[in-house]
Amino acid sequence: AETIPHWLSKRAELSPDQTAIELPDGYHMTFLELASASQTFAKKLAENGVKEGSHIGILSNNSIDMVITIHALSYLGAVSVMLNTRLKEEELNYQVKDADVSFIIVSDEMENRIRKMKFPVSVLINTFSQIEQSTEKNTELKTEINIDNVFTIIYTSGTTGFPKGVMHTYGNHWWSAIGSALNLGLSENDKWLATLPIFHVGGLSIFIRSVIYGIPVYLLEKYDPALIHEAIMKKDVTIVSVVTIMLKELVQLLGNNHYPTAFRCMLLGGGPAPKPLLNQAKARRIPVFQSYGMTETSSQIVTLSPKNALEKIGSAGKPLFPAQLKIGNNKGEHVGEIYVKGPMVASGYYKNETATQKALRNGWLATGDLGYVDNEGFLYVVDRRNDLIISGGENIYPSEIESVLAGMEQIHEIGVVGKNDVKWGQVPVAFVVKNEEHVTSEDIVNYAKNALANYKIPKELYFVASLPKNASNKLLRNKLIERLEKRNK
Ligand code: S0N
Ligand code: AMP
Ligand code: MG
Ligand code: MG
Ligand code: MG
Repeated sequence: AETIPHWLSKRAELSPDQTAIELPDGYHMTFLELASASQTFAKKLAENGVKEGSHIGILSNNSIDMVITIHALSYLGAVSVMLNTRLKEEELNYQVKDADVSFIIVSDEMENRIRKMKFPVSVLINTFSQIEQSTEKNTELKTEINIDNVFTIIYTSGTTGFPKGVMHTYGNHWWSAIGSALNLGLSENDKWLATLPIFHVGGLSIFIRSVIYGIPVYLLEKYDPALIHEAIMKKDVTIVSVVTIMLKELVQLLGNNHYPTAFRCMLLGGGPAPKPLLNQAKARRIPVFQSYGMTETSSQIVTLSPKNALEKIGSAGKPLFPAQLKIGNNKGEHVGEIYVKGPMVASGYYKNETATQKALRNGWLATGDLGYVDNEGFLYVVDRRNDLIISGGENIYPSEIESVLAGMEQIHEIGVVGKNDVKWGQVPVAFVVKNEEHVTSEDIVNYAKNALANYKIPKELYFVASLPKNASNKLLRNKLIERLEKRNK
């Protein structure tokens, strides 16, 4: 197996005084400080029983502590299982059990919420500050990284069944960072703003690029468009990663102004972007780089380049240098399933060989998304994977909402579809066939709130007499979408 020097130690040797992380209040931390804080924290984690190969859940809003924890776990050869802070008890429990998590590290703000939840008794829960108070175990830390080892596990949902844990190796993250740099370029003045949640790969990947490139991350602990605007205008940020809702809010804040010319890239990913918004951004000369990627590809795998970002509006670009793309089984200007391949494509789903084999054939990942490639090689994504709803960059599968709500005694049947929404892009709405008379929308919403992250709760509920089905009793979601469109005419 191939090894490279531990990337954070290497970076601390090469650029000890370079800023690694900067906060809006002016706080700076250098790479030497980040490496040494991560090593110290690793020894404290070891004192708490974390070992090579341990699977450790991390449940936190963006913070320096969270970044230190991720690096600390890599010094021990433990795996970070990134948990979405918006999930509820049942959703978290599923991931914790499925990923064989032995220990959950939570931010201090999350502690009260988490302590109220029941996890398997064997799972330990500790906050950053509790671990900080431990003594340091005299343990040997990794000086090298084996690029085939798993670094992170991030869950992603599928059309049917339970979420699956995507395993990213160090090599996957390495090649993702290299592929991005070979396309976007790297300037010694680069400073990448992180506001995307670190528990998704879009946020996490910024911190890995930072270490590999030796550039600072400007870290926002909470999404706040005014702070992003200010950081671009006044704090020398050169690159920001955003989802569509963030771009929309930033365009509004910019008004008729322009960003400084040093601001060179607004990396847009995580879902589709409406063309009018892209045109508004272009009119303000915002350097939007649309990209296509997913948890399974360790972030972007197809991205526009500086040369054609403003010419190819609506395209997600070309595959990054180490990556390949094909549509269906042969190239051409017709719509088919998008397949991607490359060393940033995750090796598989944790303990789910069936799903892994279904998604990956000869290294080609069947994305389930539909698109076409134009005659110059640019990808256009025309439709997302079956039934997937993307709300503010969070994925929602109708089947998950349906199976949870079908558990309500008063509900006979339920069908969920996405409805276009000015703010979130799409939101879930539900058609309900009830058993008894006395159930209200409010009852259903309250039931849903116990089991589902708030962004998955249907924003509208329609009580109907029956659901459209085909001969084999399968729900016809397209017919529900038609009904919805008729209602909103
Ligand atoms: C959009 C965000 C920031 C909104 O969150 P905010 O404003 O912090 O909300 P809160 O204050 O917590 O809550 C206020 C109310 O809003 C509800 N709410 C919050 N989020 C959503 C949502 N997404 N949909 C619907 N409702 C939402 C709350 O529930 C609350 O209401 P109540 O009180 O009723 O509960 C936040 O949602 C966010 O951070 N979204 C982005 C998530 C993300 O990172 N998605 C990308 C995932 N994909 C990838 O990582 C792969 C692609 C990728 O790597 C990439 C992506 C983008 C850019 C670059 C890359 C790359 O390739 O590098
Ligand atoms: P996730 O794994 O949560 O990042 O979700 C990835 C999914 O987001 C992809 O499979 C697509 O369905 C969707 N997506 C990502 N990028 C784009 C894009 N440029 N255009 C349309 N949909 C996208
Ligand atoms: Mg997903
Ligand atoms: Mg907010
Ligand atoms: Mg998503």
